Amino acid sequence: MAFVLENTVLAVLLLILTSSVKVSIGEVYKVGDSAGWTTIGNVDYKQWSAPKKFQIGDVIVFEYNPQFHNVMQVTHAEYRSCNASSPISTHTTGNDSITIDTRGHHYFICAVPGHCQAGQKVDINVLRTPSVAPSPSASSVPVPVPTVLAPSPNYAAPFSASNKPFEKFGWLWLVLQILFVVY
Ligand SMILES: [Cu+2]
Repeated sequence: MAFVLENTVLAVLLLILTSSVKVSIGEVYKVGDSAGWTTIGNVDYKQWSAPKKFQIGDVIVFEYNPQFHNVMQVTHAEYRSCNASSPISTHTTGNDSITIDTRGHHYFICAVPGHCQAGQKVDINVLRTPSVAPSPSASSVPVPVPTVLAPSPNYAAPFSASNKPFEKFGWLWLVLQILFVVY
């Protein structure tokens, strides 16, 4: 009985631990939002990209009419001078999804004459020092403790008398409490 209970407790612990490790799935960004990739309407792509916190794995979508536009990834110098003579990569489908897999700047321009000069250029900057996002699941971890200990008033009493040690020792405290209950 105790053995089964122990396994169950370990399984629950493992589940909690693994669920707190967040698998990051890339965001999808459509360049220019509803306007898309265009020269119409003077979309400010600098303003579009500036507030965004691009991460590795994000997908950048260029949506446009392929009869009038295209997408070329270029170097910083080529981005600045709107030079599309030797692009890093070329995209022409009108619905191009580009997955960002490196940090730093990714420069894209439209190579149709005059378009880049008119502002059809965008800089996707993946910060080299990504901000560590606070994990919301971490704060929810202590929640299961009272339910585990609740059926036994003998153990619940000293626990409720001092919540401080749990905060201090975190997981170690939780594991000790559970082991104490099991044996
Ligand atoms: Cu264009």
